[in-house]
Amino acid sequence: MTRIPVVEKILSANDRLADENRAVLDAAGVFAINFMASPGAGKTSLVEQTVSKLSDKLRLGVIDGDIATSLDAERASAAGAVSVQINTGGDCHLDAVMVHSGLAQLPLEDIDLLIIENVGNLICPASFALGTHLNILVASIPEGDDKPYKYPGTYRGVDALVINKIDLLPYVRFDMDYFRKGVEVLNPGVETFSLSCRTGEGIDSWLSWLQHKVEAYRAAR
Ligand SMILES: Nc1nc2c(ncn2[C@@H]2O[C@H](COP(=O)(O)OP(=O)(O)OP(=O)(O)O)[C@@H](O)[C@H]2O)c(=O)[nH]1
Ligand SMILES: [Mg+2]
Repeated sequence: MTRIPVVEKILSANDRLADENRAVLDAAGVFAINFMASPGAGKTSLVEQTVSKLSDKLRLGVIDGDIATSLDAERASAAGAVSVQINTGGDCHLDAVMVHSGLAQLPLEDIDLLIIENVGNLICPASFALGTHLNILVASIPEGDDKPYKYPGTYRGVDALVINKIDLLPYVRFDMDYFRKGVEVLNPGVETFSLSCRTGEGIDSWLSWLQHKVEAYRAAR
């Protein structure tokens, strides 16, 4: 009885700050996306691919969330993005407060597309809005085809799904039809991209979809 109202209060405070983050982003004309995934699914690899292939068309920024280290932000910088690392110090997700402080450290007027890499976790990040325009789930083949069934909350809420590491399909037991059926029940018709950050297969459709989203955002402003 006493715990539920407390959780609701924390989440509504987070939602309010997420709205503020969105206002900050929109004031600067920055389109922002949030990558959520299990540890090791390939979030940073997708950041690297996206940054290196879009940097001649868009100015890219990255906020990287991790429990510890600045390894991922260093990878994003090396790929060509201006980046900020946030260490959560143990928290299993980014929240709107952390992103607010990350935004304050970035030259937003010089960024077109901001990618926020959330902490590797399939549960907690889905409960904390950050103010991003899109939330994107990065699944990967070695995780197994049962993940939509076991982690419905994350699959249900996302705007797009990337299925990474398709180069491993010949080596891993993964029933794509079973996986997609699970996704379809939770998130009917969700935009889905099957790709490999290792071989580059499928990356182009992801990039052109994302670029189109940024262009549509700019055109609507
Ligand atoms: N075979 C294969 N390996 C990949 C692919 N994408 C990423 N990897 C590998 O998967 C491992 C994890 O990749 P990361 O990009 O660091 O994953 P992450 O989701 O950012 O990991 P955390 O931030 O630690 O949660 C690395 O060894 C990558 O080289 C892919 O498409 N195919
Ligand atoms: Mg990473």
